Amino acid sequence: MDREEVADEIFRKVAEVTPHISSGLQNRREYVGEENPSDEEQLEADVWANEFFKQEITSIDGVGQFASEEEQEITECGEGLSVSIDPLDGSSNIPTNNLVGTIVGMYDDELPCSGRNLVSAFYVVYGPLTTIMRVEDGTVNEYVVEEKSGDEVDIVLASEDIEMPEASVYGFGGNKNWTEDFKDFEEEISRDYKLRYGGAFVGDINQTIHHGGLFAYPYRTDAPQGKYRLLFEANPVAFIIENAGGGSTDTEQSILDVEASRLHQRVPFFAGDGELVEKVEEELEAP
Ligand code: FBP
Repeated sequence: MDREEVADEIFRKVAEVTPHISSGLQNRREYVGEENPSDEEQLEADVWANEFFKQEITSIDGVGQFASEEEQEITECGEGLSVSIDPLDGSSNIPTNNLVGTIVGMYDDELPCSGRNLVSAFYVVYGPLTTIMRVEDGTVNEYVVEEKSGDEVDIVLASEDIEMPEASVYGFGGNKNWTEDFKDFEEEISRDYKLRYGGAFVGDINQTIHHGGLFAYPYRTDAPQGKYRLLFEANPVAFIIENAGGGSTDTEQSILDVEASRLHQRVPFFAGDGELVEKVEEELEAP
């Protein structure tokens, strides 16, 4: 298979198991007393979802590397695309029954590498519907996963060639430790846009892409590089936003141009409306 066919196979395999992941969350809401490579407490669901996706993805011909936010090291599994995954983004939202998701990046180079090597990317949102936002041939399409009898699913194209509309919402994470310049920036933005912040990256960026606006998890006084992992969260989502007509930045450059030196490195993350991203680069400077 060529790399586009491998990317299609990865998308299909993940989509087919989403009903199993979604239904499996209900009995795995406890913390397991372990931490992931980013020193974050792991829910049983984090560990379980990671193992499930790992088995599915590493068995695909044309996948050369499997790297997970939940695992310290890369799994070498042949030749081909390098797959990054955040198996359960926003897992701290599970105990409160809020949105969670899965973020997948497919790189045409060995990890760690720049986001410019992304061949495709998608994120799943487990909500009232299970939806998948995906880059295909430079356009962004949204699918709904519909369960059928047995383990069968229909993957239904819901919106094609999505372009972000005029900005109307914003959402900024990490507010307990914002710097003074970022507090001033947020105060200015809050005057013109509606606040939408749900505590799960996939749910919040999904609002940004549908309603138009700006989403950020910025640098913090206690975390100069912010919270999001470049390879597992920031690159795949920035790739999707930029292919939907938006922009992304770490305050200096597109997220996709940030040099990747460590597998679990973090990056300050801003993405959404192109003019608002330019405003970030003009007014803010990461430490
Ligand atoms: P993980 O749950 O995959 O570690 O993701 C981190 C995350 O939950 C994001 O989904 C979300 O945007 C952010 O952390 C929320 O952070 P905070 O609790 O500091 O607002």
